[in-house]
Amino acid sequence: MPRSRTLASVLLVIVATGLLGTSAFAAPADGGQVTSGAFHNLAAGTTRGFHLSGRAQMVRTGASTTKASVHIAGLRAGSTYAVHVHNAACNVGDAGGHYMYASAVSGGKGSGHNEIWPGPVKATGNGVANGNTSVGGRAGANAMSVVVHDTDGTKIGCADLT
Ligand SMILES: [Cu+2]
Repeated sequence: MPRSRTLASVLLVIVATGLLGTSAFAAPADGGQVTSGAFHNLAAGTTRGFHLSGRAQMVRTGASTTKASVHIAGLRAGSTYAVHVHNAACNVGDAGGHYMYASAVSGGKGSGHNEIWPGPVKATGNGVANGNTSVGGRAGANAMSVVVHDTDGTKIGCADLT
């Protein structure tokens, strides 16, 4: 490999490592189960003129911890959106309903404190929002997606956690 190309490769690795190291999406040190996916519009999001993008990630560690993080772009500046984990894939009934643990878990924000809410998130002037949460229970297999709700509750965006 030409020397200049080798150097470019090394620099790319360094830059990529740096980005991962500062990101909320870095892999856990103990190799917990990581699922993630990209945000996209649901039908109502398109109808309402959103162009959602970004990423959601869930990390299940051991028996008792689940962390969920979101980075969402394409929101309306200054608006606040409910964002939480749903119990179906994005293309199945617009991701179904809220994922719920069988019983209450610490840190949950749902009415029964048994859900996973990386939001609500408030969009900046650029229409970008970040959110995260940590709950005291390992999410089940049906914690399958993260949904973004418009200010009236309508589901506008979704990311599959795979
Ligand atoms: Cu929802």
